[in-house]
Amino acid sequence: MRIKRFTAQDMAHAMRMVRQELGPEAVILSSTDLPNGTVEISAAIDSPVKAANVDFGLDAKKPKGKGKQQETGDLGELAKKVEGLGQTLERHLMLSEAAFGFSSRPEIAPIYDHLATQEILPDIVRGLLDGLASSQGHGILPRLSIRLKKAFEVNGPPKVSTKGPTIWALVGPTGVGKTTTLAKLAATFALRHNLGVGMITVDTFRMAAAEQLKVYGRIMEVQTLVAATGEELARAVKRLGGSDIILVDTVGRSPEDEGNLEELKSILAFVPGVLAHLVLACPTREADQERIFKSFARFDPQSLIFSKLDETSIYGPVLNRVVRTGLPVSYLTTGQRVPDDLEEATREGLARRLLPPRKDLKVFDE
Ligand SMILES: Nc1nc2c(ncn2[C@@H]2O[C@H](COP(=O)(O)OP(=O)(O)OP(=O)(O)O)[C@@H](O)[C@H]2O)c(=O)[nH]1
Ligand SMILES: [Mg+2]
Repeated sequence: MRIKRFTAQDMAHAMRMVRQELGPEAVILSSTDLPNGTVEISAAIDSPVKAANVDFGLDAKKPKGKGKQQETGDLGELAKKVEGLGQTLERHLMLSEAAFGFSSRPEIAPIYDHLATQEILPDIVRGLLDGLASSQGHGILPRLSIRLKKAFEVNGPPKVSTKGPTIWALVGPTGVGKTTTLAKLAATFALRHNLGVGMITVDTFRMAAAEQLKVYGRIMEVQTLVAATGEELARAVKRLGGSDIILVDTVGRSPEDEGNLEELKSILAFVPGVLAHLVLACPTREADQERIFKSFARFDPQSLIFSKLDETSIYGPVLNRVVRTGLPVSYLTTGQRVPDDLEEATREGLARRLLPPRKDLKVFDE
């Protein structure tokens, strides 16, 4: 690892020097404000150690003894650790780069802090804030609100067709609220939008799953069918052919469960034109959401539903997924009550959740 110190008039200049001298792979180890008003940062580049990792790969099965083998093992171990450290530092670097640019400007620093606390990814924060501040800081919040609204994509209730029922299938990991959300949607479409609704569950994996949906169906007077195979699903869709919308509940699967996910995909494939909606729980961590999305992309989801917004005050992952996937959000769920705790996603509603509360930003007298 090569470590070097840089001194410059401000952080932006220092960062530029680091990039020029050590390249884009460099990571920041520390930063200090010096008494003379300049800034000193030390940065490192770890590429020589990466090379060592290639040359001296660890083989855990080899017995550990003294001598050359032990040395190469130690080096490999060290290289692995440093590489891990490098990745962590790289993430910090991304964060600090964004922070340094914005935190040196008092009119925008509290907003940067708020958006970072909301766990919006650093590059998205940068995109939202770049060039936003006027010299006095007036009008920043309304302009941020416009940018947030533009960043979100939404699509609401189903488009009803005269050619046959629209079919939505809710897919997603276990326990995110698919069945509950499906029941909320059925009630909303039937009662508020006056649509003819049918429900089908292909979740025959758990004994209670079909019963859970049937109970909702009885209460809401919505016809509810159970299908264990692709053929049964196609038959059930036919039976509900007079509906405006058919909602299909699916079994929750872990994103790692390739085999069962493929099986579910092949069942849904029996009905052409099924629109998959991916249900993601809002409190799920960013990295996990990314992993879940990658795995459920096989269903070619048309939109995202975020559940359990009542269990968190961090909404950045919603924006992160919309920006990263380009998919719209259709609904949000905010509690366990059927059908009350369902909200149609709107740009305004989503943006409002991410805007800093005005009371925390007394610096702006807008
Ligand atoms: N707090 C909160 N709980 C919810 C919400 N939506 C669903 N739940 C609860 O989450 C739990 C799981 O809900 P289900 O609808 O059974 O979830 P699922 O995705 O169908 O689960 P599997 O079919 O087992 O994969 C239940 O206790 C629900 O009441 C919500 O918006 N907020
Ligand atoms: Mg379920």
